Amino acid sequence: MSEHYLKTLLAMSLLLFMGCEQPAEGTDSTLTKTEAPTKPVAKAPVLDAPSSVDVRDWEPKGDPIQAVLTSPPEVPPPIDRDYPAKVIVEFEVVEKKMPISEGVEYTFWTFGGSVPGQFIRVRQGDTIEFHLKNHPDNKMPHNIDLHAATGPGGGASSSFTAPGKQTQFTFKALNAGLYVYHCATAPVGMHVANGMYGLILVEPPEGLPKVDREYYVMQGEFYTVGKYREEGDQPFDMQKAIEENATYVLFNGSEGALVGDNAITAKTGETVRLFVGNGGPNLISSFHVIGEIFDHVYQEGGTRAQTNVQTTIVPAGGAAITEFAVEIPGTYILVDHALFRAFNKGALGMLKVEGDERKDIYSGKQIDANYIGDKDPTLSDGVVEKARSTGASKDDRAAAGKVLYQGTCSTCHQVNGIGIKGVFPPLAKSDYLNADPDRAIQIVINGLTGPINVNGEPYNSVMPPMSQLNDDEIANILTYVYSTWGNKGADVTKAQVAKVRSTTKRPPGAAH
Ligand code: HEC
Ligand SMILES: [Cu+2]
Repeated sequence: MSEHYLKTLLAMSLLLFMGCEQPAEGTDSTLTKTEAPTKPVAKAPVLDAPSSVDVRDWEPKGDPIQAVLTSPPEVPPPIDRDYPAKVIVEFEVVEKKMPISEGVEYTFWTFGGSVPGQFIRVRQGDTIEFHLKNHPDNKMPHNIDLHAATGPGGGASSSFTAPGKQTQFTFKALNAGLYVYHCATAPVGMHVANGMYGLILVEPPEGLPKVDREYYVMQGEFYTVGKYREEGDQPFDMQKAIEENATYVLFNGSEGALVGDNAITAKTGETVRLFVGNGGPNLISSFHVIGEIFDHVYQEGGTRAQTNVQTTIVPAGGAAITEFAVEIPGTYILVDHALFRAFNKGALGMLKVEGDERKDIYSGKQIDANYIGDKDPTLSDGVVEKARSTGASKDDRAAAGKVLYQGTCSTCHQVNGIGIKGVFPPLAKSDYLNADPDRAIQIVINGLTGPINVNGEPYNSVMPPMSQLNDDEIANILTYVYSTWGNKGADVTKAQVAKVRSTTKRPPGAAH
């Protein structure tokens, strides 16, 4: 349990003790009675004390303020203002090609050039003057529906903007909470599937309790014509979207967005707040941080908090605020706990925590590299990219194959290829493997069942089909396997794998 949590509880009981009256700390002469209360003595916790203040009659004060907008994973600073203001938000829609995975490009439609779009932070009672610009190079009209706005379409009916045009509308933020915004131009699902969503935080007048780090993480899924990680330009696939058959499920719009050097960070002893959104368009997220427990979750982005949560549901078009203290150094993996999405569709991010060990709380090493496979930056280090470049040598491809082998095959055949006697046959010096590379390719694509004999030892088990692997990935893995552990050195090419794939019958369950 975090110190922050205890403080919050303390402040809460104080408030209860005082009969819920929030005494004002002096009076700001610029405010009249119907307007915002000045800062309460103690920062009122949002936790279980939902702000129910009626702000409909609040008038904006002072000069209009230009909103600070940030791209993920950054969040604008907390609002240090005790009066309602007019806040100007300038959004530009940009349609642009960006990597969705290593070597895979996708044409995203964005609010402000990033997926998710820029983070907006306002105060309950603020009046937001919203400007939407559609870049002249864009092909599509767009608009915006802010779930934080009360009014027809959440702004969508007032913000339809053709390429080369700009529009403006104004709304008052009546309710505190964390809200999704998204494009709502037909076909709406397609605009959202192309990345047109983001978060707007409406802080309660008293603000949120202070934490050390705040980050912006938003899930969304993508539907491409090619399969997962198939190289090149990948267009949107409408049929897959209708069938909710996502090719990628991602945090912050690309596989690399929150891993390796892009991981979010914290130090031991700090409190972390994640503003978590889900753009969908179709899937509900089971948001989880491996190795952490959320001290609080403001479920669905509302103002009432649940405590001690392992996994929280974030609906499509919804949000949640999660808070936790980090005690132990190491890498914490953010996942959609619908696990095939995490390990086979990309829904994986990292929080890297530095600081002193607390052996009394946790004794072990860091995460097992096998667990996150080729997503571990210390394993990958650009080798996958290198192997994909034209003119990549056999060694380059074997290096990429090694990364994939460790992430995919080593759980059973072991890191050193020796297998486990009687259970998993060896790949090291395997007579069965070395006898026929085409057969080995077929085994990886389709799996293998039934009795076999490897180096004089009988095996009768099941190897599942490795349907998630592309032709070049299989070629690289086998090139690695054949070039190590005393094997025969066959160079398995992508073309060879493609040939075997097209000429062998796929058993049920191995189809792709
Ligand atoms: C879930 C465990 C598992 C994983 C993961 C797995 N295998 Fe296997 N593999 C087996 C089993 C079990 C057999 C033997 C099946 C049988 O008895 O019919 C086997 C057999 C083989 C064989 C033929 C026998 C031999 O030893 O030469 C090859 C080649 C092979 N696997 C390669 C791979 C490669 C390459 C990968 C990674 C892409 C992989 N396997 C991933 C369990 C696995
Ligand atoms: Cu749009």
